[in-house]
Amino acid sequence: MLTNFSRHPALMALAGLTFLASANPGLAHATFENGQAMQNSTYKAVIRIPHGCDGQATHTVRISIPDGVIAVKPMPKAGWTVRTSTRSYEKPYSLHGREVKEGVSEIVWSGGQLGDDQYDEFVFQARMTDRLPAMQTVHIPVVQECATAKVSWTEIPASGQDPHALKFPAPGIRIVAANQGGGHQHMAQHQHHHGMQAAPANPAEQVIRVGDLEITAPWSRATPGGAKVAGGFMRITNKGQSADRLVGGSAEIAGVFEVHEMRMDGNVMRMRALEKGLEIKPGETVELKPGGYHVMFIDLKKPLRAGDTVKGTLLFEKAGKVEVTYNVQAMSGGGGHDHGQHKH
Ligand SMILES: [Cu+2]
Repeated sequence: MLTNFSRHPALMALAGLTFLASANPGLAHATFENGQAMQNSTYKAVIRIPHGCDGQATHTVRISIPDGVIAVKPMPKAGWTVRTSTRSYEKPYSLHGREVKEGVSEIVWSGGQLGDDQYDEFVFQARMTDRLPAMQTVHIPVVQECATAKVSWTEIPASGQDPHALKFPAPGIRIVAANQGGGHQHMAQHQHHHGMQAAPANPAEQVIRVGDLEITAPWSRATPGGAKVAGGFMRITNKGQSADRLVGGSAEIAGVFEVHEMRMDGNVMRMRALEKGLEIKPGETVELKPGGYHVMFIDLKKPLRAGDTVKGTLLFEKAGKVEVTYNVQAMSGGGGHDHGQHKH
C-alpha cells in the first residue's frame, strides 16, 4: 500500500526515464522546454538542440518566426554570434497602445560549435498574440547547419496527422486562451495578504477562482532530505457548462512542472505524465491527492519543509493561467490539514 508518495519506486522509474532520454540523444528531436504559451503574454522560448548533423558539429542555428509571434528578442549566447532579420507585417499589431508594423522574422546564431555528442539550448523571448488560435499548436521551424550537412526541423503536421509520424518535425508550442477571468485570483490573494476580508481561518482552505473553476486548498508535503521531486495536491471544481483541462503550470521551487496520474499496473503503482492534461468536466470536482492525480514538482531547487508556502501557477486550457500558493504539510500528515504548522 502506498503511504509515502515521495519514496515510491515510481520515482526511480521517472529518474530512469530521464537518464535514458539523455543517453540516447540521437533519437531526440528539437523541442521547446516549455511547450505551452498563453495568448497575449510574453513567452520564454528555450529550444533544445539534441545533437549535431549526423557526425558533424553544428555551427549555425536558424529559427523562423511565424505570424502572430511578435516583440522577439534573442538571448545572446557565449561563443555564438546572434543576428536577426526583420520584415513588415501584413496587418499591424497593437501592443501597449502602440502600432507594431514590423518585427523579427528570423534569428540566426552562428560561429558556434555544438558537437554531435552534445546538447545545447537557444533562448528567445516573444509575445504570443491572440492571432495564434487557442488550443492549437504553432510550429517554429528550426534549421541546424554543419560543415557539409544540415538538419531541418521544418516538417509541420497536416491537420489530423500525428506529429510523431514525422521524421523532422518543427518544434511546436500549444497556445492557451488568454485568461478570461482576469484579476479574480489576484484580488483574492491580495485580500488574504492584507486581511481586508475575513480570510479562511485555515489558509490551506483558501479558494482561488479563475473563470468557471474553483481551486481549493492547494498543498504539498515536506520532502525527505535530497529528494528532487514533490507532489502538489488540491481540489478543482468546474462550475461552468463546458469541460476544461489542467494542461500545465509552474512552481517557483521546481525546474519542471508536470500533471501526473498514479495508477496500478499489476501490483505496482506507477505514475505518468498526462500528455493531454487533466480534464475537469462541467459540474464536477476532481481531487488531486497522494496516490491519484497530482501535479509534480521536478528538479526541486530546495527541500520543502512543513509550514513553508510554495508559489506557483496553474495553466488551464480555457480558464488560462492562475496563481496559487501551496501550503506544505508535515511528511507524516497523511493528507490531513495540520493547523499548527502554518507560519502566518
Ligand atoms: Cu508524479
